[in-house]
Amino acid sequence: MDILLATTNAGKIRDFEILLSGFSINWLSLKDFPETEEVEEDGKTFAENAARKAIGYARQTGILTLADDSGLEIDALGGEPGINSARFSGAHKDHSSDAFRIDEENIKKVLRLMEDVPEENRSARFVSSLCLADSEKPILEAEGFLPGMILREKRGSGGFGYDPIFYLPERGKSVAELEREEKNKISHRANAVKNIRPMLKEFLRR
Ligand code: ITT
Repeated sequence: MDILLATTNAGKIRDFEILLSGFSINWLSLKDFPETEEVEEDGKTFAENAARKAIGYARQTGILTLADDSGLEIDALGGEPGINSARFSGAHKDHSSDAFRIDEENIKKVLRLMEDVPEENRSARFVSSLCLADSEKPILEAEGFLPGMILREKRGSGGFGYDPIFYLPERGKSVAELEREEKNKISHRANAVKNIRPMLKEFLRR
């Protein structure tokens, strides 16, 4: 069966290469559909935005679509950047924009807002919401989380997005200091895939 993995984020694609191996699915990417237009993310939750993206791309391509909406929730900032994680600094993301520069601007904004926040109040979590949809409606949905702390400066050069400032106390490392395989055993996206895996296997048997 063909399923389109609909994301414009190269970091997510690299994570999914590891996470989605082992399914008997022919994964397609947006590179296979260069004429698609980016779907607007105007929902109020990660789950709503994942469903919008999955349905939006399924409608444009006629292919079953899996989408991920994800981000960082920081307790001291009342859950921000949350669903606005990709555009937190205000830099606009489009197909031609420099993702690395936008990640840098987003990190700078978080570090600035967290400057005076003491150690004990720096808790945060990554969230990943997955949705498999056809052109009409969501078919399968799942979520995954990764708890951690916000660092005072960047550490490590792996991963993408907010990984360099997201610290895992029990490992003594930022997510950007983890090996790619290690991140993909414990991440919010790995946990979301673990949750959707049995449903997807069942769906493929039908
Ligand atoms: P698509 O919508 O095309 O998938 P996007 O980058 O716009 O790409 P989101 O709207 O879901 O994706 O925004 C997710 C943002 O949250 C992303 O830009 C990262 O900054 C951050 N993020 C998500 N997963 C992350 C991870 O594993 N590590 C670090 N940051 C992550």
